[in-house]
Amino acid sequence: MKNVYKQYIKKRYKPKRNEIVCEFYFEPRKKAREAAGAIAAESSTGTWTTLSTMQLKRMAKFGAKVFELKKNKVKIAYPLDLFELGNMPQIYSSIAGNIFGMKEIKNLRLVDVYFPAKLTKSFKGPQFGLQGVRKILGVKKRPLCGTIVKPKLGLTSKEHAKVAYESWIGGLDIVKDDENLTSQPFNKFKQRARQTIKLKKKAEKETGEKKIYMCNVTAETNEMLKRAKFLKSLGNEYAMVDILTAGWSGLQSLRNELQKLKLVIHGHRAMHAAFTRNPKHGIKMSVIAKTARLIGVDQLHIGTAVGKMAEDKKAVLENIAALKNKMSGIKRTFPVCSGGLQPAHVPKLVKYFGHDIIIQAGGGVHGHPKGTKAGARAMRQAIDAVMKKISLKKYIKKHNELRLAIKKWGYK
Ligand code: CAP
Ligand code: MG
Repeated sequence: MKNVYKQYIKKRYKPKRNEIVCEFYFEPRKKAREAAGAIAAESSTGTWTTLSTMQLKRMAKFGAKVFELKKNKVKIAYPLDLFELGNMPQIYSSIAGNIFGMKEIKNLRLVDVYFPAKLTKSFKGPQFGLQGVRKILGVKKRPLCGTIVKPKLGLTSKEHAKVAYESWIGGLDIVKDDENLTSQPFNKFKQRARQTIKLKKKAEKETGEKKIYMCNVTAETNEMLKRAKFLKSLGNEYAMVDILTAGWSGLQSLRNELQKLKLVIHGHRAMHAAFTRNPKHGIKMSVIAKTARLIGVDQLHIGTAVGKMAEDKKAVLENIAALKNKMSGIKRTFPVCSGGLQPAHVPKLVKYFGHDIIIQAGGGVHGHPKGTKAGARAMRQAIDAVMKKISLKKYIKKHNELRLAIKKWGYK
């Protein structure tokens, strides 16, 4: 083994409570010990050769330590001083940076990270969290239900606002922009926000229910902050952001601003599957979920197991655990199930993941044979049926919108 890496292998080392601990799945190109040592070196203080600037012993002393190495699993402890508290970009540049590209490694996947209390306290966490969102909506128990205005792109601001209004009148709690709708020539941000929030207030008056609009502020960071301020000036309660394309730095800036503005953050995870999907290489979605919660998203997409995206039930449960497990006083983030859903999915979603989920359907609302309002009604009817413990087969007898949705898309 290259002796530069050997120094980072400390099999009898016991991680200190205030160290970051990472677990990786890895496939060495040649020798496992060399590869594991290379991961620890490259993600902390080392490089491929000895240096004239520092003794190897000292580099390894405060470098990362491989303390567990079993077949394809390696666990590494990192002294906290290697990281800047409150700086997520730097943390990822260490534990999820160069190492994925090293020749010593055939495959590498970051599967879990333990953040010590001293580090978690340097981040804000969710401002409202799961309970805070329920309080804003005044919905204590049932899953929240929402839609994404479809088509993703192409509607004018006026048409967009109308689709949103129909969704709220039909009974949905939440309407969100799609992940790639920001401020295009056919649907400018300010115009859309003004018109949609105006109709949101109209829908609240007509239904007597609190309604939520998650307007997508994703843009260059300063522009995101301006858009968030604009939403606040219109009396909106939320801002939506694509957390990965905006990046950890943008998300942190937005979280800081929304602390002042008291706006709820809805996190979309567009692009995640570029590196979360491969079971052998990249970063597990549950690690992204834990990170997004630490920075402070109040709601986050985490998959459905039953819809159009690839995650299975086990993966979704791990993502939900990352959002809800105890994490030194950090509030829980609301799990969002979305992607290829329609009313007939609701029973299985609740059976698998419980009531503390937000169920969102785009095509499954706006593709309803009788249009958006009926599609919204059908989603709400499916949730009501599950809360009353009545089968959908029975419920459709007296709920026509749900019957027509199931006639078109079938039971699941
Ligand atoms: C769903 C959606 C969401 C996906 C994202 C879409 O629309 O708006 O972005 O749910 O996936 O654009 O596909 P449909 P995930 O309801 O029409 O499928 O939630 O897995 O991050
Ligand atoms: Mg979408």
